[in-house]
Amino acid sequence: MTEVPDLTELLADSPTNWGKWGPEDEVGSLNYLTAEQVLRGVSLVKRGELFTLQRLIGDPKGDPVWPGRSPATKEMVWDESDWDEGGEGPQFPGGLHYADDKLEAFLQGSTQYDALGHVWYGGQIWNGYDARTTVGGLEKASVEPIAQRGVAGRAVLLDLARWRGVEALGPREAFNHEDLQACAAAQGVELRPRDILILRTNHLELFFRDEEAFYGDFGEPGLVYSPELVQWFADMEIPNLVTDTIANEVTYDPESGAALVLHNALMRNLGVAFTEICDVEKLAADCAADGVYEFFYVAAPLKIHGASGSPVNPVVIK
Ligand code: UVW
Repeated sequence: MTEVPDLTELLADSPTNWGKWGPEDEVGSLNYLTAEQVLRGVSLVKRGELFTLQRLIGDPKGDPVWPGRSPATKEMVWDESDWDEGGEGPQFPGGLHYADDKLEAFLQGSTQYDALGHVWYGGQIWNGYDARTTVGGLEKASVEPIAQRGVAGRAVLLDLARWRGVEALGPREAFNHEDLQACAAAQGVELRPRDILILRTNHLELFFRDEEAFYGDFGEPGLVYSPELVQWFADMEIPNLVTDTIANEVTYDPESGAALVLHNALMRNLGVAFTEICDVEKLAADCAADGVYEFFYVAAPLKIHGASGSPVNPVVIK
């Protein structure tokens, strides 16, 4: 059996954007989304129609999560039963009753933005910060600066499943930047520098159909690492990669066997923001119906101090 190379070795010559936006930068390629890019996105709003891309938290059909994480659990703290005879509901003048509940959740356990400091190798995270800055909470490149900044611009949906003529891509099905370009051409949309890319595989359909099969043969479809693909992302100045899978890329690189190579080549090295576990089904159906695959995208994760990620409900406006 061939040995899996260390990411330090595999990505030794991979481009980085470290230092490009100064030694204190924590939002990476989102810097590409200048006011001009925001207005470029706004100019695509034609019908005033909104699409929200977050998956339901606490879905009765289940919440897909990365193996080893557990879905969020929501618990009622107060509800009407607490004011029943002998109940402990707090008493307020005037007879106020109310519902309160709480959520225990992995911050990467639902539709989410990853912080740029979420993954690393070789002891350094985005921009060269020491990986020890993650101990006890991310001091650098947490999700907080992304949340403070917000994300908006022109986005393009690339419907890989429809383009390949299937309902959903299967485990480990790979595609690359040339496929993205071919898919865009088939959809009649131009990919431009600084576009936010939204990729549809519909792979999570398998989770909802057969959860045991989904985890039994876990290996997501998605973009696959190559030096050319990474260079294409760098040249195109892609700020944000948004997908409907749990981890935005083929889980294990079929060539080297290494796990989540693009998390490192794109997020850690180029500073590309990752948005994962999105539900793009309604948006994709609408794009197929009207033939318009470009639109305004806006999102802001929650402002959580020192967090490695945060839930988000991105909004697309056509
Ligand atoms: C891991 O980091 C394992 O995955 P994700 O980016 O989906 O949170």
